[in-house]
Amino acid sequence: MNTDRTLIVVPTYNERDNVPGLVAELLEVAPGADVCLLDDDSPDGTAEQAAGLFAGEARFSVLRRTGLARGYGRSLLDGYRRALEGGYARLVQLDADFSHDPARVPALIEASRGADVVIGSRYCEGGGVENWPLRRRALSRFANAYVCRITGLRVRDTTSGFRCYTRRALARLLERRVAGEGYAFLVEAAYRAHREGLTVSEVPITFTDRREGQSKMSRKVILESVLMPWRLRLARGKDEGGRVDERMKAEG
Ligand SMILES: Nc1nc2c(ncn2[C@@H]2O[C@H](COP(=O)(O)OP(=O)(O)O)[C@@H](O)[C@H]2O)c(=O)[nH]1
Ligand SMILES: [Mg+2]
Repeated sequence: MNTDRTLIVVPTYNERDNVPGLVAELLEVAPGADVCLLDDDSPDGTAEQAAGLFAGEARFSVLRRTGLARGYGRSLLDGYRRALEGGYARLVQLDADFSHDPARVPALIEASRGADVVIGSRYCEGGGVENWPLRRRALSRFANAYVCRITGLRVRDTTSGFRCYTRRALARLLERRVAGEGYAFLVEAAYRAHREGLTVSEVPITFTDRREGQSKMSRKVILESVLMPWRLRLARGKDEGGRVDERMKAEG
């Protein structure tokens, strides 16, 4: 049993120039953690390269998603399953491109002792963004204000993909079948966690632009995240209806 162990998962798609350095750093900064790539059969050979480089490392593995629908959210859900099945106490997720500083992983793990969901946040006291083009900064700021306004969620950085979830939170998210992709997946997961009564806290991070390779942010991803807050808001009435019915059944 991995009673107090952490599984660090990194979704990857064409990240061969970032992964070797990132994995080495993660293994070093978090000695009590295992590292797992969630790779969507990257055409650039990200998975094969990493498997070769870290062949002798018992704390490293690759979950290869071949023949499945590719997706950031789908990959993470597979990672959550792996963490639960492996008996891990918690999971940390971060991007492969060094936008999320591996040196902050211990801070997220520490904070997870007091909260079910810990978000590495750019927009709380002490957090920030470096080297990101103005256009991406503005989009990110707008997206966060938009999500708060429509869903009522009081998290300052709902679109951050640098997070830590306790086992309990992972189990809830898997039961709830988070359906979104990309940023919408992140917003939906934060929202569902909050609605389920899980505690959400934020720790400051400094986000930097990707080191190597290219962003997979697309028009489709943006459109989905524009619609997601509305979907969550409109579904809320239904959720509450369901809950009341159950309570009435229990009482009657
Ligand atoms: N497994 C998997 N990972 C993905 C996919 N799309 C993006 N990623 C990874 O998700 C992380 C964030 O993607 P990125 O392209 O940096 O998006 P951006 O930060 O919004 O520009 C990176 O580690 C990507 O390699 C996908 O379809 N499948
Ligand atoms: Mg990125």
